[in-house]
Formats: sequence, structure tokens, C-alpha cells
Amino acid sequence: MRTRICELLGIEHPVLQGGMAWVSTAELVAAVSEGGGLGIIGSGQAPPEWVREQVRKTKALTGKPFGVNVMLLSPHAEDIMQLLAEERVAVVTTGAGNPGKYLPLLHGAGIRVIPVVSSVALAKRLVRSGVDALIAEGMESGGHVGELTTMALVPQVVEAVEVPVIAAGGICDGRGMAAALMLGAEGVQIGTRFISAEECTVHPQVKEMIIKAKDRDTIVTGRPTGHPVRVLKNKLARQFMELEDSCAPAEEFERLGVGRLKLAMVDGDIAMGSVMAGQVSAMVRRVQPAREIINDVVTEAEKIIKNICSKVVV
Ligand code: TUI
Repeated sequence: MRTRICELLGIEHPVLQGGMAWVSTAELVAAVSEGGGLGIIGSGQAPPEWVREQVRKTKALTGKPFGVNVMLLSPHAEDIMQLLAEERVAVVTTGAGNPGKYLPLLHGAGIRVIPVVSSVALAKRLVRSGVDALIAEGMESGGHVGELTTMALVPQVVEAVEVPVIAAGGICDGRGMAAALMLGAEGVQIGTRFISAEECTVHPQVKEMIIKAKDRDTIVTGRPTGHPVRVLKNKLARQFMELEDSCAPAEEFERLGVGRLKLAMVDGDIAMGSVMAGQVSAMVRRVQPAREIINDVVTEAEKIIKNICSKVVV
């Protein structure tokens, strides 16, 4: 299966692995790129030196293209953009904001820039600024979420822009990929299923929690702070909900949130850490090599598309 995304990024399958802080480090990223998709380092709030080390480590593990996600709320975003331009990584994706001011720097270094958007307005603005493609992410996803679902957002973004659109949020298998293509997307970004990839260095407790999760086990917390995040329900999530119920001031949310993502993803404290994962957690059934995940998703999507009329008489 080939789309404009394959040509643009020099990859075999139009499957991106979402950049996830404390989760998508060099090992997973290299495995996804070696498997024919696009691996993406999650830089989160990490300092520039850490990001440079991960970029160099990934380059040592694969000669294939890979990307880095820059979380625009990070205090290090500007310095990280500078170093990514120096390192000439193939692709930069961005989350949680508008990357417009970095476009001249990144394009000057020959980097493809693909922002995540959760609204049509930002999609249009960024396309006018010259971005290469867009990731339209619905609120089924893990981590920082917008308001719209993938089903509603993707076709609206596709209709509004000419650049290729990659669908994200709620996609973890061939059915999701086929559906995304039906909505007009030319590729998919998958996060949660890659957390449970064999090569992912996240704490094993996190993989197990995702594999055990059921359909209603995620929740969005932090809405009053303006930065809502989807997480798997645990003791910490309940404490956040209590703060919301008592209309606590924003500082209390911030105090409770400090260091929680690392606590879960690296230290394996799945009770008091923030286990950011999407609504598809329940559909992730086992740990698998990244290459196998990509092949399963693409093969299943191709099969569905070829047999699309088998259940429908038109
Ligand atoms: O960014 C993500 N997922 C994330 S970021 C993150 S770290 C974090 N921790 C606490 C609070 C906030 C973030 C964990 N997961 N996904 C991509 C994404 N971007 N989803 C939504 C957006 C987005 C939201 C607003 C993109 C642009 C945007 O623009 C606002 C504007 O400037 O118009």
C-alpha cells in the first residue's frame, strides 16, 4: 500500500509511530523505521542533550528515515528545534501547539514538518505557513487531547487542505487504518499499540496494564487546566478527578502532576504514575515486535479494502 506519505517521507508503509515522551526512545524508533514505518522519538519535556543522544543512538541503529516529536509546551522546545536542524533529522512532528515560527529553520535544514492538529482552523493556518503534511488527531488518543473525535475531525481536515493528512487517535489495527483511509487520510499514526511493542523500553508493568485494559478504562483528566490528558484509570486519576470535583485551583493540579509520566513509564508505578494511553488500549492484546505490528496492520487494512463489498450490497 503506497500513498503520498510514503513518497514524502521515504518509507515503505504509511504508518507512523506516535512520538511518546518517556516511551518512544531510540530502540523502538529504530525498530519501527527498520520495519518500514516511521519511528518517532518522543522528546516531551526532556533537555536538549538527551534528545541529541537519542537522535545519535537512533542513527547508529538504523539508516532509515525517522522523526522527532517536539512537545511545544516544553521549556526546551526552541533549543530542541535548533539541534534537530543541526542533526538534520528527516521529520519533525509537533504536539500541543502551533509550530509556525520554527518552519523556516526546519525547512532550511531540509526537514519535513508535520504538526499534530485537533482543529480545522489550525490545520488551515499551518498549511498556509507551508507545512508538508498534517496529523489530524482525535480525542480517542492517549495523552494531550483535543475536543473532536477522529471520525469527525479527519474528513473535515481532509476537506480543508491539499497536503496529505495522517489520521491519529483510536487506530491500532487494520480496521482502523482502512477506516482512516475511507475518511480521506493517506496514512495513520499509532501510539498505544507501539507502547506494547517488544522493542519498547517502557516499564513492563505499563505494557501489562494496557494489555489488561477494558473498553472504559481510560479517562480524560485535567480539563480545568486547559491541558486535558487521556490516561488509564488508576489511583492518581481518581485524585485528579477529586480535585476537579472540588474545583481546586490550577496550581494544585500542577503540583499533583509533576514527574508523573516518568513515574509510570520508566519506574513502573502504575498506581500513582500517569499512564497516558488511548481508548484502543482494550484492543491491544499482546506484546509483539514492531515489524510484526506494522505488517499485521497493513495486511489487515489491505484485505478489508479489497473485500469492502463482501458484507454490503450496493
Ligand atoms: O501532544 C500530544 N500528546 C501529548 S503532549 C503530552 S505532554 C503534556 N503533559 C501535560 C499537559 C499537556 C501536555 C502528552 N501527550 N498530541 C498531539 C496533540 N496536539 N493533541 C492535541 C494537540 C494540539 C492542541 C492544540 C495541537 C495544537 C494545538 O494548538 C493550539 C493553538 O495554538 O491553536
